[in-house]
Amino acid sequence: MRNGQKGSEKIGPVEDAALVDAFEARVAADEFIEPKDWMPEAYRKTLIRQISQHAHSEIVGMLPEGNWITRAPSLRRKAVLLAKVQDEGGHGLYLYCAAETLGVGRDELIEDLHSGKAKYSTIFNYPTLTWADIGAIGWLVDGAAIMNQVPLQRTSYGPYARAMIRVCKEESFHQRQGYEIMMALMDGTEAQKAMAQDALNRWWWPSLMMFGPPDDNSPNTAQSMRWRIKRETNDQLRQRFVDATVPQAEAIDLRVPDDALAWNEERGHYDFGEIDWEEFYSVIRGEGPVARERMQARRKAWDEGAWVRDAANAYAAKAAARKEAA
Ligand code: BYC
Repeated sequence: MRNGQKGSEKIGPVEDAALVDAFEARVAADEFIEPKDWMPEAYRKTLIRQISQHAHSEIVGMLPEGNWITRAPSLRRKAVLLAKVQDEGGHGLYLYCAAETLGVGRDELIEDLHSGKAKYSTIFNYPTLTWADIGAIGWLVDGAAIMNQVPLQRTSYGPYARAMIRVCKEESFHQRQGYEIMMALMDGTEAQKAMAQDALNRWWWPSLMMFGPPDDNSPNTAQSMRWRIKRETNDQLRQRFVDATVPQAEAIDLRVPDDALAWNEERGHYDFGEIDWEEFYSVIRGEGPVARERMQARRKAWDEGAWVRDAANAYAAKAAARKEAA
């Protein structure tokens, strides 16, 4: 017997060495781990942490855009935005279900979100001030989400990987609808162009922060890469996002707000400026510009939805009693 955890992970339960070895061999062979398979406790905990934070991000992420549904500038824009925000709710549901396969209850996860114990993406703690913010979120935030989630389609836990396949298809539509809003604005009046540029100025740096801390300051990356939960590091994905997004900005005459941004011929990548990590950590601590409003809105939705949960439970109990009586 030996401790099944490695690297920087905390000391956990003593696990059977043969089981640990067999598990690691399966992961190394790129096999999916399924809910009923044996897994080290620390692997299970890491997955619950990441998948539930991902789920929370999806549902908190409905709020900044939901704020603009009633103010979308046309019926078409309203219908598209409504569908997009509903998609995000669906992503949250698939992800909570995937987390539940690891033996944790949804109520417990939601409780952790509401109490501030569980994290959700920093990006959703910034306000949506103008219609152009809806374009910037689709283009940049969903664009960053795709960069991060495409590799997660090959994450080692089966239910998470499968959830990501559908999520990525939808995110790719979201990214395009956002970019199309930006294109329309950049084809418009001077005021519309200025609105689009202002949105890019405010959303660019927070979007780069979405990928998480730099690799040399990311406590979870090494172990998650070994377990193939993460398939690429935070910095690798951030670089790929910059490389893909800068030409998109240039194509519609938007200026990325970074004086240090320059193509590096030797590296074959864009060099970019220093991210304000102080801001990132302060948002993680719950000090983001609209952090308080976001949690208030989530708690209110939870409280006001209690009757729906009660009705669903009562119906399930009745159906079970009928089945038993039959
Ligand atoms: N915000 O060791 P690290 C969407 C935390 S929603 C907040 O690198 P890890 C959308 C991190 O959790 C997309 N916290 O961690 C929805 C860790 O704290 P704990 C959301 C962050 O897990 C609606 C600590 O910092 N996507 O697309 O290896 C509308 C150290 O970090 C953040 C996902 O959730 C952050 N940005 O890597 C529109 C993707 N970054 O837990 C769009 C799935 C880091 O140790 N998640 N932290 O207390 C992942 O891929 C990884 O969890 C991360 C972080 C890359 C985010």
